[in-house]
Amino acid sequence: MAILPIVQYPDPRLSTKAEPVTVFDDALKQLAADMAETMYDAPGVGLAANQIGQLIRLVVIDISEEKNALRVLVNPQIISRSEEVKECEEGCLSLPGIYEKVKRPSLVTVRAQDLEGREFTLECDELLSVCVQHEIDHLDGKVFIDHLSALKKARSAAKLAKKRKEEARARKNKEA
Ligand code: K1U
Ligand code: ZN
Repeated sequence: MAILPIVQYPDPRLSTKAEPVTVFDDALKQLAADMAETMYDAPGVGLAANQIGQLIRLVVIDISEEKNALRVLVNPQIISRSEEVKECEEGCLSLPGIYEKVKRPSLVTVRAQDLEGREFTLECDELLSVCVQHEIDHLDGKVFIDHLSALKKARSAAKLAKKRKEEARARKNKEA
């Protein structure tokens, strides 16, 4: 298993739509295992393949406290969404330190395949619903700040750039 580098915003791979998975082989299982290890190490509750630079429709999620309830979703699709919308604070491992409230349907039903290609359906509420919608957005080349107004998005991107500059300066000072 391996911890993979997480692609950082605004890398173009985060704004590229991922391709469906068609081959369910050992390489796919290994990639899912590496993504899970990367997500647990970060730590995060989800990770999409775009975030490790692979443009395929593969997502890992574990919202459990104990980190023992890994879900692997291959080719996930939202097949129904509630009319009710909820606003929740979101973060993203590709935009570390940026947290913004995003409005999304409260409940979604997702159809996906497992690592053997078998189809299953998942009813999602609360954090699982937010996380699964956030990860499917990644597969469609969208990050959570794309849901904000142009002004709020520009402010978040500027905040991230400033934070990175300060971190780089601190690293440089430490080395000197
Ligand atoms: O896609 C990602 O970047 C992962 C992201 C998923 C997510 C979290 C919260 C709301 C929407 C989507 C994260 O995991 S960010 C880190 C985080 O929120 C977290 C980390 C440890 C424990 C609990 C949450
Ligand atoms: Zn994210």
